[in-house]
Amino acid sequence: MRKIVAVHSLESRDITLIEEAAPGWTFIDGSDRLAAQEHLQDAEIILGWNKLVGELAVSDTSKLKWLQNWGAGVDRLPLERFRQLGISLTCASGVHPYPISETIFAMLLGFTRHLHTAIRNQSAGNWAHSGMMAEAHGRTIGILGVGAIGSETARLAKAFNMTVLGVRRSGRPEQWVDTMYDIAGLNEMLSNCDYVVNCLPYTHETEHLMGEEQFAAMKTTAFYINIGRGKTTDTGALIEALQSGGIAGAGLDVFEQEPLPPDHPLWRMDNVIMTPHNAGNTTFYTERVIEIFIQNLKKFVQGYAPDVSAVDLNSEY
Ligand code: OXD
Repeated sequence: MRKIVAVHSLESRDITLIEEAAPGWTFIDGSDRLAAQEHLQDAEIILGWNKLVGELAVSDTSKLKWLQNWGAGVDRLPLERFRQLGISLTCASGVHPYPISETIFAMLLGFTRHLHTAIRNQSAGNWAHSGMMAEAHGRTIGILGVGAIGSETARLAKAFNMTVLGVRRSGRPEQWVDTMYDIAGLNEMLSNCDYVVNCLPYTHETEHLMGEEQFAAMKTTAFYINIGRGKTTDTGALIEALQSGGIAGAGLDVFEQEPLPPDHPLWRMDNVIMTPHNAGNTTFYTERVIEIFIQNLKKFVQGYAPDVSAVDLNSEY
């Protein structure tokens, strides 16, 4: 019996789609830990990731051939083991461009039009103007990591007539990005931006890519938005830049430590807007993951590699 185990709970219409795409295979609902435990070792395909999958399905004796991750980031998965065991890995990249770019613009516009201050004043019942407000129109945005989310952000930025700069490993140009830099050009790009948006995955190359030197390169009036991964940013250097006026503010969805501890200084900073790593949250999430999974599943059952949103185990994203 060839098994597909999903460790997320699915609607019956999604299960039907899976069963239709893989005739002869057995679908197991592994959203319940006990049910999953019994089947993970001999599942060839797994949809989703959790600690139990790591313990039971990624081992020398398990049968796993392909894992479809529920999220876009794969930094919590043991990628070296996947490589050693020859397990294919696909992710949910493609699910997030709309919700995350909307969160990016919510933060960007919130800072520009002082909504963070207005909301604090509203809670305090305080009718107060908060000084002159800037405009996003015609300003410069720099995007670190121009993948699916970064490109959508660049496209939206053009509606505000912004100059769009980007940094990507290859330095390859991209539609909607006026100037693309490679990593060596990072500090130069940062010095030109009114808004810096970090969309980077966490890999051994991106760890603390944004540190003291990078915040020092930014304009004192610029805002930093991180919706990529917390560990790409040196939090100490970020806090120092925020407290010393080195940068104007930060919109943060991701943190080096999650959940953020209650005594963390970021909670109490007026020039910070935070969301609890939920920028990718959308009512369309499951539907979009299932769409990617079904396309891959149809290929896999015919003997082809699942290649939609495939993870390059060497690049780690
Ligand atoms: C993801 C995320 O990895 O939302 O999917 O952070």
